[in-house]
Amino acid sequence: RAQQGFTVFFTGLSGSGKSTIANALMVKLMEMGGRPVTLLDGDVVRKHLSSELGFSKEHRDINIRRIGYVASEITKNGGIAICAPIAPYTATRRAVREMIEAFGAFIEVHVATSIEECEKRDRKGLYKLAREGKIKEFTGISDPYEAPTNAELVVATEGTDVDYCAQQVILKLESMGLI
Ligand code: GGZ
Repeated sequence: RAQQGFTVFFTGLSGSGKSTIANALMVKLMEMGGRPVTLLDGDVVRKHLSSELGFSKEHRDINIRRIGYVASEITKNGGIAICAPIAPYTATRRAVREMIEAFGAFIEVHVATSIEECEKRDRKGLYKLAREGKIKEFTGISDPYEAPTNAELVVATEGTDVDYCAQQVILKLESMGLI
């Protein structure tokens, strides 16, 4: 019998490590073989699917709903979708969860790197620009991030490596009978 599809939905601040963990997870799932894996990363989606959108609440919500729709189609067809946007709003994440749970499993993973740590790392220099007011509505600095309280998994990146974080997701998926 074909296994049911599922979506792993990462949420967290800019620079929290979502993309890196999502990529490591994708590699692990692909190595297991047999099932197509689609990664819907935040910046890739913004380039190809949401290029006209900015960062107002309204535009972020449209962006997240588009990601949710694509992930729900993949899930419906028995595939694996991995999403990695910031997704700062609880209600929008819940709407996406409902969309996907109609067809398969939804695993929300909070990449819980603190704002202090993200700003300290500042890999792309965006936090500095946000502090200087050169980027408006920047999540965690001048725009909200509503941390999840109902995530299936919370991963801490401070003092742990990427591979360990991805492995925790794999273990969760195994315990849920999804892989
Ligand atoms: C947050 C922003 C902003 C603002 C540009 N706020 O670290 P990055 O660069 O590569 O990831 C961030 C990305 C966020 O896009 P998402 O589609 O994931 O956001 S949302 O889920 O809220 O729709 C960051 C960059 O875009 N970026 N301006 N103002 N992040």
